Amino acid sequence: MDCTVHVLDYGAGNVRSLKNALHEIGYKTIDVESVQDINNAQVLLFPGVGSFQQAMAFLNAKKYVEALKAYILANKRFLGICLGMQTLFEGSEECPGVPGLGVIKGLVTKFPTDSMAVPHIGWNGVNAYKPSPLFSKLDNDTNVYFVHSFRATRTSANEEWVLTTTNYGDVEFISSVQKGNVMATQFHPEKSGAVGLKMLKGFLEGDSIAAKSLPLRGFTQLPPPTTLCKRVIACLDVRSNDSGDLVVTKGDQYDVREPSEGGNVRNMGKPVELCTRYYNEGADEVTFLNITSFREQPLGDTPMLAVLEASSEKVFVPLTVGGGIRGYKDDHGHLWSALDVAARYFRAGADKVSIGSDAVDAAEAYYASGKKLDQSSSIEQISTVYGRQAVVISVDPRRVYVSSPEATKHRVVKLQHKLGPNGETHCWYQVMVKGGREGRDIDVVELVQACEALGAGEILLNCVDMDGQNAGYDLDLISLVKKSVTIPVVASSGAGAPSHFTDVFNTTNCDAALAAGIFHRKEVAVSDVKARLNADGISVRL
Ligand code: 1PR
Repeated sequence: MDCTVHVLDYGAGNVRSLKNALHEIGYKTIDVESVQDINNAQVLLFPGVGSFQQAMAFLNAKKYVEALKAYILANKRFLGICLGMQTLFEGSEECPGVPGLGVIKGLVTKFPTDSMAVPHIGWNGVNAYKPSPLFSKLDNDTNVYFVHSFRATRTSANEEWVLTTTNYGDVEFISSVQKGNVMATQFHPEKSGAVGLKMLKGFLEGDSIAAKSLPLRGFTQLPPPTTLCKRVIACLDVRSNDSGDLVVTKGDQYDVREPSEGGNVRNMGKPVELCTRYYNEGADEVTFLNITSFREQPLGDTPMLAVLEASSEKVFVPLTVGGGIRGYKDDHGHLWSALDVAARYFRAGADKVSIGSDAVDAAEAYYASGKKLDQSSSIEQISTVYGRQAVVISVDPRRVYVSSPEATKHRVVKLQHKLGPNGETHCWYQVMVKGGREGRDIDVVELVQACEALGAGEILLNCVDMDGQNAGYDLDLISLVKKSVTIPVVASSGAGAPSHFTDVFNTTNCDAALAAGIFHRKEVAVSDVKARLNADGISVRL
């Protein structure tokens, strides 16, 4: 088998991860740069995240549509990923009137948001309806990584294409298609850890006839529904220490300096080493937060970019990077947009970017303008091009205790779980910026609802009070925010034991839980947390 494959990169996805995954399993990649490349390709992969409209605009501008359709209709080996699968259909509800390739009948439609968090982000299973090379190297684990807001639905007109379906809430959708040598997946094999690498290997080497198949389901049988797993995320707060090295540090209520040792920056280890360790322990995602980027110039922050590039070569689960994702002017007076900064991090291997301080500015501007959506914010600009699933908002709230709800105009919570230090029973959550150094007159619900309206896809919900305390998550805060938005919520700050993860999932129904200190200090391994969640009956990827 020739070890070279063509990759169609339309410039809006994290193609680097797919190339790294293909290199990991021994394949070289060539970028498609012309119609001729498509005509000559023997094996072609089309990965994509972002908007259907952007992808089709690119294919039309490059005049690739006809060549791509001819390649597929000639039954040459093809693998579409995520948007690379959706564009095979006739169109998408995301952009009515924009035709897809139309190889498969049907439209791509949005998940309903009334009963579940959208985007569908995380690890879910697949129910297989026929043999496929994709399965030829698999064992029995079929949890794969999804991150999408739109889905294709099985109908009698496209049933011959359906390879697998997956369930999300009460919706069953097509999670992969296959006809002869043409395959496509809604999920991301390049971000699905060892299972995904085996699927890619199967696609490249498996024989569709002799392919080992997963337990087959007939369309008549009602297969057990698959379930979306709760995610366990490892977080690496990184910053340069006083000798200029980029280290993983950890705050204690956001103070990263050791109280002793002359106040040195707490050094928990090397970013790439810790990231790889957590991936091997079973982390479902890894998040890097560059916590001093508000002082420096993000694009000049080459150590952070180098960390991402090195990590994405060995870690095949989603990587999020935050810190400094905003527009800025560099020393030469050149204005860089937030989209420029995000694009550089995506190209370095990030799957999602996390916006902190700039999201607060955007929310304040949103309310000041009477809730106008004018594409002026970093959130709108990045989600328009890369899709909302690529935009995380990192929120740094702190508790402001009040004597009664009437004492403030902000949304007050009657504390059910952790009272104040003097027994206070009510507080509101003030949003902080600049690493918890500056408080703004906006509360956490106002912030997250503005960010959802502006196009954010997920909330990373920290808490200054609980950060680094090992006393458990702020369950009141997380419940409040989970009830305030329809996008997924990641609980953060305070984890001190595996039981805290069970508590936060069972009490708040959040979608993921993140921790830092207990993993860095090796008090608990990621695998210990997942074993406890599994024992407590919570669906996790083991
Ligand atoms: O404002 O867009 O440049 O982003 C700055 C980013 O850096 C934000 O995501 C902000 O939350 C983060 N950040 C800034 N300063 C600090 C600090 O600690 N001094 N980290 C900081 C905030 C929250 C998590 C932490 C969890 C879990 N820390 O990153 O890892 O609380 O910790 P635990 O499990 O040990 O309790 P911008």
